[in-house]
Amino acid sequence: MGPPGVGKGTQAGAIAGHFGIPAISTGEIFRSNVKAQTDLGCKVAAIMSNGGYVPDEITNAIVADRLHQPDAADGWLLDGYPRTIGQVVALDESLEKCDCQLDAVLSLVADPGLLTARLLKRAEIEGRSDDNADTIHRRMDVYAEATNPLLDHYRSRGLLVEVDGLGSVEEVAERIKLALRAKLR
Ligand code: B4P
Repeated sequence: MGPPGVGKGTQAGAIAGHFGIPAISTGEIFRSNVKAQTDLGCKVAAIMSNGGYVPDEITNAIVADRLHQPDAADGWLLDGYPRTIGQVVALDESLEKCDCQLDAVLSLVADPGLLTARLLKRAEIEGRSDDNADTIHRRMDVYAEATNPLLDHYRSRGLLVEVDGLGSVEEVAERIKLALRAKLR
């Protein structure tokens, strides 16, 4: 978890590789559907370009289905999910059904103001439709309102692991490795 541009996607692959589990990025699933112009992609394109969240009923169904794929049988890392209280509830229901539990909820922490520059740089490189100044501002607001409160929820369940998301990609990766090692010991 963490604000837009904090490095969730950047770090997810390496963490998942370390544990030999799939990294499941809801943002990536939506982006690939937009690119392929599927029905799902057509439904979510405008929402994403405006910096909003895709509705819970769509997102929850996709994640529940993805968690049942064979490659997720021994564990998974969710990147960018849950982002709303409705998604927290849906994830708990999925976990209960398969008699599994979360090992940790990793939160990458950074001042949102400092992340805007990162996202504007990504806009130059990747040309993402949601990386312009107005949309970034809206994404930060949506995160603060809908997702940031979830951190307290996971903290109270003893699952939250907070890691400073500023520094080089390698420095952040090393911090994550140490923090998860301590948590999962
Ligand atoms: P996401 O795909 O999750 O995108 P994000 O929040 O922008 O980025 P992330 O934190 O992964 O940043 P990244 O590693 O790429 O979501 C996109 C959209 O999808 C959402 O706005 C929403 O519309 C929709 N969506 C996704 N999940 C949803 C859900 N559960 N419910 C509803 N809607 C959902 O890093 C950003 C940039 O910084 C990159 O260019 C990277 O190279 C750079 N970078 C990373 N780490 C760095 C470092 N340490 N130093 C310098 N640069 C760094």
